[in-house]
This record gives sequence, C-alpha cells and structure tokens, in this order.
Amino acid sequence: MADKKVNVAIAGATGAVGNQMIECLEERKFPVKNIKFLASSRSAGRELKFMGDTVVVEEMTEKSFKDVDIAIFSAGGGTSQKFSPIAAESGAIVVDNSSAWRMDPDVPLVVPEVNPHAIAGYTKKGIIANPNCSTIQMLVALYPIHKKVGIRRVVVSTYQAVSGTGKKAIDELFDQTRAIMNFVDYEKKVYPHQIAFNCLPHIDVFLDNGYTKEEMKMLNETRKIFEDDSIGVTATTVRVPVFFSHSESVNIETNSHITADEVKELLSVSEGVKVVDDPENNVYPLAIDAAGKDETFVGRIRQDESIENGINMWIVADNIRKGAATNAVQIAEILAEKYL
Ligand code: NAP
Ligand code: 12T
Repeated sequence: MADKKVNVAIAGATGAVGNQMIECLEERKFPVKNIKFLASSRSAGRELKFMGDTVVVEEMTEKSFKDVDIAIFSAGGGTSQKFSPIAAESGAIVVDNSSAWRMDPDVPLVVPEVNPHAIAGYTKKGIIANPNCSTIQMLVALYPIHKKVGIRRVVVSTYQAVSGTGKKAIDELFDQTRAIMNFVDYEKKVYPHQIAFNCLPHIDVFLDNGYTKEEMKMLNETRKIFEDDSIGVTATTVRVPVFFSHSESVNIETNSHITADEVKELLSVSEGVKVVDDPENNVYPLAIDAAGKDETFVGRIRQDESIENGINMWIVADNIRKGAATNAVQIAEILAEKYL
C-alpha cells in the first residue's frame, strides 16, 4: 500500500456492518489519517474504539463530510439516498453498502475479484456501490468459470443468515430461540413469522412478478457486474436460523463443457476463493466455519447429470465480511492506492 494516509468516515458505524467495517480497517491496516464515526442522533455521543483510541460517535449531518476522502456508508437505503450526494458534493468518494445506488448507470457496482476496473467510473457521481451480499459471494466463485467457459444460466437457492437484516434481527433469533426453549411467549418484531427453528422463503419485499427484491437483485446485479445482459439468473432467497454466513446452492449451465475436476482446479487458484470439498471425509463449506473469514468457500462441486453442460456447487461466505464490510474496504484500498 502507498504511504498516502486517508481521512475516512464510517456512516452507520454503530450497526452490524459498521462494526465489522471498523474491524476490517484495523485488521487490514488501512492507511487512516483521521477517522469519523457517524450514526443517527440516537447514538451520537457513544464511544467506540479504533486502533486503541476512543472515538466519539457523531450525528451525521450535511457538514459531516468536510475534509473526508472516503466515506463508507452502511446506514440504510433512505439515509444513503439523502447523504451520499451530500458527501460526494463535499469531495468525499462514497462506497455505499445499501441497495440505493446499485443499479444507477452512473454508479459502478464492484466486486474487486471480478470488475476492479469499473471503479474508475466513480467520477460521474462520486459514488461506488457495494453489491448485495448474496450476489458478491456467488460471483466471486462463478467469475473464473464464466471467464473460462461462459455461464448462460444460474439457478440459485440461498440460505441466508439473520445478521443480513441488522442488529435487531440477530437479537430476534437469539431471544426467540431462548423463549421457545423455555416455553415462554415471544414477540415477533423483525420478521413476519417465527425465525427460530424455521425457514422463511422471503427476503426483502415482494414484487409484482412474484419474486422478492432480494431475488431480483441477484439477477440484475450479476448482469451489471459481469457486463453481460445475456446471462440468466433465477433465485429463491430463504432466511434460515443462522447468525452469520450465507450458504447458496448454485446450479450453472455453461456454454462449453467443463468437468467438476476442472472447476475444482480452476477455483483452487482463483482469488478470494477456497475450495473445501472432500465429501468422503464429511468436508464441505459450513456457515459456522466461514464466519469471521474473508474468503468465499466452495464445495460439493459436481456434474449436473440432467443437462449437457452443468455444474452444481455449494457456496458459503460471511455475509457481513465479504458480503459487506470486507468488500467495501477492498474497494477503499483500491481507491487509496490508485485514485486518491
Ligand atoms: P443495523 O445494524 O440496523 O445498523 C444501522 C446503522 O445505520 C446504525 O449505525 C444506525 O445508527 C445507522 N443509521 C440509521 N439511520 C440513520 C440516520 N438517519 N442517520 C445516520 N445513521 C443512521 O444495520 P446493518 O445490518 O449494519 O445494515 C446497514 C446497511 O448496510 C443497510 O443499508 C443494509 O442494506 C446494508 N447491508 C448491506 C449488505 C450487503 O449486502 N452488502 C449486507 C447487510 C447490510 P444508530 O445507532 O444511530 O441507529
Ligand atoms: N434485505 O444490501 O435482509 O440489499 O438480509 C442486504 C441484506 C438487503 C441489501 C437482508 C436485505 C440487503 C438484506
């Protein structure tokens, strides 16, 4: 990394993603000159630690971004819609985690292992979008295959952790589980149904076509990041009672033939991927093993014997790290190194 030091603001520093963002900046020794932690008035005055120093959380206002080089947002879509242009206007480059800007043609949507070149397009609006967590891990694993043999269609079912919904959902799974085990009543606050001991085929809101918005993000974001509008993605996104890491059952149809062994070989040398695939010894990627890690884990790699050119696999990553904070910090690293 160059010795350039960067003024950083974390918008939503007190949230589940913001918290992880702080850890990622520390772990990766991001060259921070000065750091600001921003949140709503609810958390203003709270004290958080950064590299051993105490930092007081400030309420995010229009004036928060003076002298900020990079502002990493994870404060919700509405907040980002309002404050990202203000931050950009003040001269900061925004890396946004919400879905507010992802499909804006003037905003790059970036997975560093896939399309780092797209970062250059930040100059149009001063904003770069971080893709959806489910999209990020799927594309880290699929991109090497797409580059080699071309993927024409993806069928994916997700098993998504509650941490994707934020701190309140983590508490809800914990409280519900404890209440049920103790035969006491519980209150549903975040999800429309009991999430403990259950699976909900419902993430984000339902749309007119019967899909959820989360499912359509997986199609639209894949096309934008791969720069390929011909690829088909059909998704079923499911919330499961897991705290951290999303798992995905992914089936692909490729343009030309590739064997399961060739996929294993290819992925074992691909950036950001770790192949964990030894079924004879009960070895395959697990949510609890991926939690706290930055890699995307792939296993159960096998031929789809129902079609000519098909592969099945199981893809797991920490949704708050590679699915959110790590990906955003990687983008910030490229900005600091190449563009500031
Ligand atoms: P969370 O735990 O509920 O935290 C929300 C954060 O936003 C808190 O720091 C909160 O501050 C802050 N905030 C809320 N309203 C604000 C306002 N008006 N002004 C300033 N700050 C405000 O949620 P989370 O899970 O961290 O998620 C936060 C964002 O990240 C969401 O936009 C979500 O879509 C995105 N996300 C993206 C991915 C991905 O796929 N890349 C994954 C998960 C989440 P207070 O403490 O003051 O309330
Ligand atoms: N509804 O960033 O609830 O588009 O797990 C991420 C996670 C939206 C997003 C979730 C969501 C996003 C969730």
